[in-house]
Amino acid sequence: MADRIAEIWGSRTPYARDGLWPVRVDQALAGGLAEKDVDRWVQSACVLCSNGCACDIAVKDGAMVGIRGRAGDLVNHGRLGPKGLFASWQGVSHKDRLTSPLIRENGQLVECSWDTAMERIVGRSRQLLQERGPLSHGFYTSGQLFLEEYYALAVIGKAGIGTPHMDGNTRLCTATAAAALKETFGADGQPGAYQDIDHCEAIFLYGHNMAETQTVLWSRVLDRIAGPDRPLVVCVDPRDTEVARHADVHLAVKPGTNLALMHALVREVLHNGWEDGGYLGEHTLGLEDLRQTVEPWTAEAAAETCGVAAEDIRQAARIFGTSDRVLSTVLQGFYQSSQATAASCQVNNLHLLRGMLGRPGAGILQMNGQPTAQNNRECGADGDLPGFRNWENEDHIQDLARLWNVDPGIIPHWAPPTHALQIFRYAEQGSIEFLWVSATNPAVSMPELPRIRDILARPELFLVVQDLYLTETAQAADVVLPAAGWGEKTGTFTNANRTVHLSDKAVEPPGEARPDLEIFLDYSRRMDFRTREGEPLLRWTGPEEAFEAWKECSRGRPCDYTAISYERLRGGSGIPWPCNGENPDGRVRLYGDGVFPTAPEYCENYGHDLLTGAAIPPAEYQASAPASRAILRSAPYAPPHEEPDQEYPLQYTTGRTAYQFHTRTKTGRSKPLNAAAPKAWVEMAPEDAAAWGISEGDVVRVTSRRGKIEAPVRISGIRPGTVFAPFHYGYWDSSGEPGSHPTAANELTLTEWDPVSKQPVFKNAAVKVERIAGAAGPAPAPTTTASRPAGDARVPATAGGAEAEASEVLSPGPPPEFPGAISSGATGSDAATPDPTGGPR
Ligand SMILES: Nc1nc2c(c(=O)[nH]1)N[C@H]1C(S)=C(S)[C@@H](COP(=O)(O)OP(=O)(O)OC[C@H]3O[C@@H](n4cnc5c(=O)[nH]c(N)nc54)[C@H](O)[C@@H]3O)O[C@H]1N2
Ligand SMILES: Nc1nc2c(c(=O)[nH]1)N[C@H]1C(S)=C(S)[C@@H](COP(=O)(O)OP(=O)(O)OC[C@H]3O[C@@H](n4cnc5c(=O)[nH]c(N)nc54)[C@H](O)[C@@H]3O)O[C@H]1N2
Ligand code: SF4
Ligand SMILES: [Mo]
Repeated sequence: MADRIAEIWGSRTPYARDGLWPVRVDQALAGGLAEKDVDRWVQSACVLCSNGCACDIAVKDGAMVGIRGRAGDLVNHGRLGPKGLFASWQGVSHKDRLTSPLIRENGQLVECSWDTAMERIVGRSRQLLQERGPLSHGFYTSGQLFLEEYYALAVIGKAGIGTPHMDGNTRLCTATAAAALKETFGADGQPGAYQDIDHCEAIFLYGHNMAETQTVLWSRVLDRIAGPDRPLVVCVDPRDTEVARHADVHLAVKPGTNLALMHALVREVLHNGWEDGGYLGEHTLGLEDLRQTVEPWTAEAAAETCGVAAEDIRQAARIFGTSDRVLSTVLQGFYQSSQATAASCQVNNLHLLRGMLGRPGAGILQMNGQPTAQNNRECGADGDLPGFRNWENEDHIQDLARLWNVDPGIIPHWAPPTHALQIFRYAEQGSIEFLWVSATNPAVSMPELPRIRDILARPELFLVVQDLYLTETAQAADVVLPAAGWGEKTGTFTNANRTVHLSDKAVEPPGEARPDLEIFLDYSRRMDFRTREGEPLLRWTGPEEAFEAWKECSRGRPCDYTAISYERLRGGSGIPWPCNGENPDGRVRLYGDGVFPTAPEYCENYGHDLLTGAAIPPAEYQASAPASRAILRSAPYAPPHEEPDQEYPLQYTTGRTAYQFHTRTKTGRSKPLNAAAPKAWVEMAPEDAAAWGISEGDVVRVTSRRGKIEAPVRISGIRPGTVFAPFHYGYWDSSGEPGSHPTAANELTLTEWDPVSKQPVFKNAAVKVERIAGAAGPAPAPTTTASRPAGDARVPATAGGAEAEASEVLSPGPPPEFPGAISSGATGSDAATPDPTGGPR
């Protein structure tokens, strides 16, 4: 049995550059069960991060009892990480699940029938639409529902109600990924692919702790590192993460200074003549502006601002500038930090400068975090228009109006969609009086929690919460709707490299819980939303019909799904979009031809000034004649808004640990995972701990201008001057009132967002630290991850326990050919089949 709690990445299966990543099938079954006890295996994919590992769910006596990775899938080649192995099925099969709708009566939430709950919602909704109009309604959804569910919600919001106030927690998560892709390439859509790990000579991880947050993808990197021709690794992160420990260059930047570093890297490439002039001339716009913006940022200047060594910056630039195949991945250390879109666009720019795009090993992954964030961005339940359509383009509005058979006037397009923090602002001010929250827990995950709690508690706000559990947010609701979870409903979703998987229903949901799609369709029916012809607006009876409708919506757009079907997704591997007549088996990489979706009539937006967020007027965009070229956008560096001062002398940043997922509604209910990271902690550098008279395990109070938290200190390898807190620890399993023993990292964060993507800044604020009690032992932080004690050798964490047992089976032969391998039309190495020869073009 493998201890996959201590051994996060499992055993190594080394492979060489341009080789195929070997298959290793990971499996976990409930304690005491053997494979022969399993009644059936049901195809799915894991929903505990954006990696989207394909799996089969083990079912026995109508219950989920385990999981196994799918050997033949192009994403994971059989592997699963600790969350996939344990939290997936344990996280939804818990006695705490909501089993009945609840409504608030005399201040208390009481059980009621679905009819009663839905009539209460519909009654309020109709009344407000009549009295106040559509702007009284707000919807705040997720990155964790299925494609079909987002599309239903998007149609309800845009063609039923007509409100621009709809967003997802994707705003907190990958709004910057989408923004950076739109600014540079004209539309959302990942240029690179996971297969680029197999071919790259160097991999750059920008603010991405892949080792803990996409453990299976990191296993692929570790297997390359363990093989011949290992790739060089460059890590940009203020903490001593597992990624940093494997890095050839670790740039431990001061939080909030990413853009200064990126300017220096770009400048080094230009000054050393490492750019590809031919590619730039033919395929890009904006080189002169970029050159001017970065010119002041010598390696020395950036070293001073970012607090790193100039020689390390030069070394990183040299690796980028002299390698032929670099893969870059970007995540929250960039997206949730200052000047997020500008810094992330500089990563795109580096690749354009070198013409390193769309060929094996040369790729960009503007990463996603949540498993289905991509689908929300495609389907438009985040406020964007479905199919990456442009709200400023009247033809795109007409398209949708035709598709849905509604008056174009109802589709909100008179202003940009309302972003999440603005939706909460309107609820605070009272103009939004009806807020429907699905599959997200803002009472723990939003910035500046004291304020968010006040908004959710406003008596004037009618709050609907749709979840698996009675979360901190649900506790404030007027109506709680019990949803069916993963394994209890059918639908599709798309991971960070555009690969679509089907997740089939394996078991019945508990009690009266219902699939989210059914709930949205029921609302639409009861509200009697109609088309121009008077037909019901949504007539789908199940997920497959919703998927078929979505395919029509995606036709001809960059995220074209028209050649994918439930049928094709069953049995084999996931399929990457675009998948259509031209790419019948899907396409692994985009933009190998240097043709970008920037044409004014096709693009998803006209771009922004990255410093101020001001939108570029349509006429100005047209006049710039992008002609399907990519756009090199940048902005001058500006320091973070809240910097340490005398009163709040330390810099505060937040993030994740491998063992917990977000607000822990699933991982906190999986015994082996929760035991590995049971309670909150904060991390400090040895120098700072000494200066403040703090020892390992001492309890401190960390205070910002917004609030405070209290937790034991782990003295870790973090950058001096910086304090880190994991954001997982809310209040559902703690005694006392929320905030009475505050542990949620967001008690301290500030209400501020990137001007372009509107993604909140979770990664820098100013705080002070005081010791309030002595240690009762070491801090309850994992020792296998970034939170391990400073300078310590690796110590295995808590063992898994007998709750469930994990195993690994290595496949002796080469990885199987994936189904759908027969490529017709798709070009060479871009076809969605692992290429056994694999070499660069
Ligand atoms: N185990 C686990 N895995 C997850 C999740 C989870 O909750 N738990 N969530 C999933 C989701 S939704 C997401 S979005 C992803 C997030 O995945 P990541 O982005 O990898 O995770 P984070 O820990 O939020 O942040 C990454 C790193 O940013 C660094 N950082 C902080 N400030 C700065 C800065 O100013 N500059 C730079 N360069 N780096 C900085 C932090 O030290 C941290 O190591 O993970 C996904 N996977
Ligand atoms: N300080 C700080 N704050 C952060 C971050 C950070 O790095 N630092 N990261 C941000 C990021 S990237 C993210 S993604 C957010 C995540 O923040 P949240 O979205 O609030 O986190 P989750 O705990 O994943 O909440 C998802 C909810 O959906 C429920 N759920 C799961 N599956 C289903 C389903 O099928 N149907 C329904 N109806 N409900 C379901 C779960 O029980 C859970 O309550 O947090 C953000 N907040
Ligand atoms: S890497 Fe992500 S998708 Fe894969 S098993 Fe782990 S949590 Fe699930
Ligand atoms: Mo996220």
